[in-house]
Amino acid sequence: MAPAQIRVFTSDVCLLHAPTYEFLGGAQTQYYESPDRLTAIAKWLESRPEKRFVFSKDIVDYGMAPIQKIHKPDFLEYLQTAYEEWVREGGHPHGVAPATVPHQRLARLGKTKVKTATAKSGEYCFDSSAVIMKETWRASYESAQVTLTAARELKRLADQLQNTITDHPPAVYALCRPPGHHAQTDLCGGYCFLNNVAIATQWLIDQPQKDGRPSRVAILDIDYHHGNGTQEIFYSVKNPLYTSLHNEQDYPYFTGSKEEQGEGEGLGFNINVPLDESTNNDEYVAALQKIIDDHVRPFAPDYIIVSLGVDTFQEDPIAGFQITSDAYPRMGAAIRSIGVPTLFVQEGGYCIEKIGLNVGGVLEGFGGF
Ligand code: SP5
Ligand code: ZN
Repeated sequence: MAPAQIRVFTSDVCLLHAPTYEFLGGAQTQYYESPDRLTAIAKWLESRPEKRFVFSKDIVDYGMAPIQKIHKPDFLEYLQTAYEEWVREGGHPHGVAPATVPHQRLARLGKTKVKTATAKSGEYCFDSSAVIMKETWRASYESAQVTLTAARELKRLADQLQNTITDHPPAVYALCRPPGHHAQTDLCGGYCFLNNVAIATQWLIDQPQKDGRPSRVAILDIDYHHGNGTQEIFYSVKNPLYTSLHNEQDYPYFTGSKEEQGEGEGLGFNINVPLDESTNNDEYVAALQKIIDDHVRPFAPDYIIVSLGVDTFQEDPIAGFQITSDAYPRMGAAIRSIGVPTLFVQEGGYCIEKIGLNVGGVLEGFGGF
C-alpha cells in the first residue's frame, strides 16, 4: 500500500528574493531562478485529486545554530550585510554581483586584503548568478528553515513507523527557494546562498537513533548540475554519503569528476556519476538505479535526502539531458524502492511551464499514486 499523502512545506517569504536579471553567455537575460518557479510547483501539486499533497506554511524557526554548523561566521555575516554596504559604496541597487573574484592564481600572489563591499562580493561568491538583494538573506534563511521543518516532520513520521514493516516509507517535500546545493561553507554561487540540504542533513545526523548512535544520511543529488557545495561541505566525513548524477561538461565546470571520491575518513563516501548530454530516460533511470544499488543501499541509511532538481528536463532553458516528463515518476519509484524515509528538497529546474509536472512526477512516483 502506498502512503496516502505527502506533506509539503513551503513559505511565502521564499518569494522575496527576486532579482530581475542575470548574465548568461555574456547577455543580460531574465533571472531564471524566479519566484514563479515555486508558485508554479505549488499550483500543480494543489490541483491534484484526493488531496494527495498536504500543504503546510507552519514553518518552525530553528535559529542560526543549524546554519552555523555548515557555514562560516564571516560568510553568514556577509550575506546579512552585503546589500546595504554595496549600495552605500555606490553599487547598483539591483543587487550584489561580483566583477572580480580571487582566482587561485591571483590569490597565491598578494597578501592584500581589501574589505570594501566590491572586494567581498568576489571573496564570498564564485559566479555572477547569486545576486544579493535587500531580501536575499531573509528568503535564504527561510528556505533553510522550511527544509529543517520538513526534516523534523520526516523524523516524526519515521519514529512513528519504528517496529512497523512497510513498503511505503514516508516522504516529505521542502518546496523552498533559493536553492542550495552550489553553496559551499563560505561561498555563494549558482543561485544558491545557504546549502539547505547540507543544513538539514547535519540536523538529521545529529538526531540520534534509538540505540544512541547518530543517524545515517544518504544524499541523492539528481539536479542536472553537480552539487559542488554539498560535496565540499561533507568531503572529509563518512556520514553523510553524497551521491550525484550530473553533466560534468556543464556548469559549474570545475567539480564533479568521478575521481573526486572524498578524503581522509570521507574517502569512498563521495560518489560522482557524470553523464553525457545525450542521456535519455532509460539511460538516466538505469544510472539512478545503479547508484542506488551500488552505493545508497549498501550504506544502510536511516534517511535519504534528495536534492531534487528537474533541470535534467530536455526543455529546460539553461540545462537539460534528453529527458522527458515520463522519466520523473520512474525516478520517484526507483528512490522509493530503497524503502527509507525520504526528504525531497527543491533545487533547480527552470522550465516553469512543466516544472510542476516534473517535480510532481517524482513525488507521485515515490508515493505510488
Ligand atoms: C541550482 C541550479 O540549478 N543552479 C544552476 C546555475 C547555473 N547557472 C549557469 C548556467 C550556464 C548555462 N549556460 C547555457 C546557456 C543556454 N542558453
Ligand atoms: Zn541545477
